[in-house]
Amino acid sequence: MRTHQLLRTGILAAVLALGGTAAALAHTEVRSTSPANGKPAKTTITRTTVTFNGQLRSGTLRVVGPGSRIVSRGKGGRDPRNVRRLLVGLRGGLKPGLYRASWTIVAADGHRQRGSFRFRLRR
Ligand SMILES: [Cu+2]
Repeated sequence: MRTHQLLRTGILAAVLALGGTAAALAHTEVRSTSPANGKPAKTTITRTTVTFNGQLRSGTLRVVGPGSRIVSRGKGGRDPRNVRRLLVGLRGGLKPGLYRASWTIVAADGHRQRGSFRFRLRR
């Protein structure tokens, strides 16, 4: 009886572990960003985007520059022309330096995810 229960518990745990792995693998992933992660771009850019490998329900995108100044306009959101892309406009007069873009999404599977990337702006 006891062995039986242990066996059942073991099988249940194994099934849950496999299920968890499959769900993790199915998570939406970043395909590309603009500017590209870690690559320099010009201070004249007017927007930042993050493109995923799956559809988004919603999301936010925020960009912070030198001096911790928020340079994105508003909260950002899904690109009206691409359901896999987050988009946010940037303020004018960007300074050269290091920027961090932080995103949150609710993916098509309902999972909430977040991440960030950095890029450098040059004159
Ligand atoms: Cu997921």
